[in-house]
Amino acid sequence: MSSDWWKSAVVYQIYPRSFQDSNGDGIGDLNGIRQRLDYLHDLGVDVLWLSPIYESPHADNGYDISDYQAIDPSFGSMADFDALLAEVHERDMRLVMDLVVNHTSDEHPWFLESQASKRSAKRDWYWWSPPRPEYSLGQEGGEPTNWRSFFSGPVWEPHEDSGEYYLHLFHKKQPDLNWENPEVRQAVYTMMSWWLDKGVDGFRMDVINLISKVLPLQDGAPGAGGLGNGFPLYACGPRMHEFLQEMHREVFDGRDAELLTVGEMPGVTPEDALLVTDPDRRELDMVFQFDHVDVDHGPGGKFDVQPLDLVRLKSILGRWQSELGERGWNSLYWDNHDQPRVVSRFGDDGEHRARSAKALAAVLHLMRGTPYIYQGEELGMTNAGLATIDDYRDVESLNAYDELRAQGWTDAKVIEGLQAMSRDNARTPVQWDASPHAGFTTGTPWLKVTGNHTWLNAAAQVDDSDSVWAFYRELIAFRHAEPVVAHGDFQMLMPEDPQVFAYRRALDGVVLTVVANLSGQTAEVDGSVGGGELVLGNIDGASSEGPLAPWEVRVLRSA
Ligand code: ISL
Ligand code: CA
Repeated sequence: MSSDWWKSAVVYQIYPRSFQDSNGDGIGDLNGIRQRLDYLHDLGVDVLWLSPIYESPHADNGYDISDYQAIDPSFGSMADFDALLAEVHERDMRLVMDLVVNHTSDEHPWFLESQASKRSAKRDWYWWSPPRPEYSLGQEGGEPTNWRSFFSGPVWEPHEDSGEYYLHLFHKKQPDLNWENPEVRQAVYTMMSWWLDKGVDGFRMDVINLISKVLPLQDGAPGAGGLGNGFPLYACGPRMHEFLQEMHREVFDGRDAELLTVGEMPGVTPEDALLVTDPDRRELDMVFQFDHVDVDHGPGGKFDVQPLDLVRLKSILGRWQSELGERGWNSLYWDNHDQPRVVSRFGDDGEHRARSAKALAAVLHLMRGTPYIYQGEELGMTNAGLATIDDYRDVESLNAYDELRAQGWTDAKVIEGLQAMSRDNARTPVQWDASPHAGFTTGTPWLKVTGNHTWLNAAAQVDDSDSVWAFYRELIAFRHAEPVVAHGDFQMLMPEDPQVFAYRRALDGVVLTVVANLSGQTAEVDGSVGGGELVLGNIDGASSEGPLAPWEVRVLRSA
């Protein structure tokens, strides 16, 4: 196996809670995943990434872990996990775990010990700090820094028993670990090695660029709602590369060729991503950057949604292609469990749903990098359309609702923002068939099934050669068969065109041209695009030249 096998691989993300329920409690589980492995194998994906399945109080759906070495009972048992892993391997697929080590749950034994007293041996495993001078604990303005949490409100939670605040960049039930403490790092590395010894094939590392904070902790520039912007003070901090290199030495050395490692890095720049993914530096295989999914966030934040500026989207993705270039490596994604559904967001989830889903898929999968498919994306699943705040479950959405209402937004305006951007859009149950709960559960699903499951579902697509599912399968097979997809160079075409996304890939005399109309109107193609044999498309009997129909994509090959 060559050491960069993951360049030719396609990863499929499973959000276990919403994938398949096997016991009727309304929550997806490991045995449910086992029931669907043949579906995934037929699709052709190489790697499965599981969102967290560890023991958790579920304040943030498992991104708050209370035991890294136990399976949460709502998902099953360790025996179920071992069976799943074996069955994934039997099908020649690999399994990548989510690694959430910027923070733990406040119910993790490490935190329980840390909070017990100021003299606790694990006090320094988290970030504790007294109130600002002249302030008392819990008094407004007494927080040690002015940072705003990702989930609204301050990042500091007063802890009455020990008279200090603790830091949580996310929910107050997700206290940040103190990576400055070498014992913390060793404990994390030991846990990671334990999973690798069990046979898992790598890690997707949650917000791994937030582990090194600028010291001493200090105020950020003033921002929204009276709170400050701490981001530049904790993202890609001074010791991030050092910590990642240490992790590589301690955990991956000697076995990294078989593994896939991907770091989730909000706000990362191409310069930093190149340092992380340069193989000689021995950090990570690839990162998730956020520039292209922040493209429609307005001045009022992510729920202040702006129309898509395609020229800008292309310039962002083109910049990542050229800056990571031949030395680093990109991961490619539209969707995950934190993002709205791409067909609703950048496509057309009405008249041209299937065609636009295919066009977006082709544009993504044929760039240089490793593509990620988020569950249901291969069906062209749409946003949820949840209409009242009672329908929402995600803590970010619920907190944002309160915060924005307090800032004077109307209910209708907040709901409009949530309908476009809430993380719950991606978290509705996978639509397996037309039955009342879409084949997801026989019980009551933890989050509503989207109404269009009666016709938009896997059962209707897997045997239909014209379906979105069939198109994803073709794209995956194409990557496996054509080295130019994984290894070719990249050149953007028609960068200023507001409708067309076009680029060229080339390797050893083989040229692949991808040209897509990402609009609902006919589009002209200019002379820079050139010709070739039409090897993939989304319109029956289409021509390889001439104007593009709405949402048409053509993949042309010449040699
Ligand atoms: O979805 C977001 C809020 O708008 C993102 O900023 C998200 O919080 C960020 O990408 C980090 O995400 C990861 O860590 C979070 C968890 O809630 C997300 O589900 C996870 O993907 C905290 O662990
Ligand atoms: Ca279940």
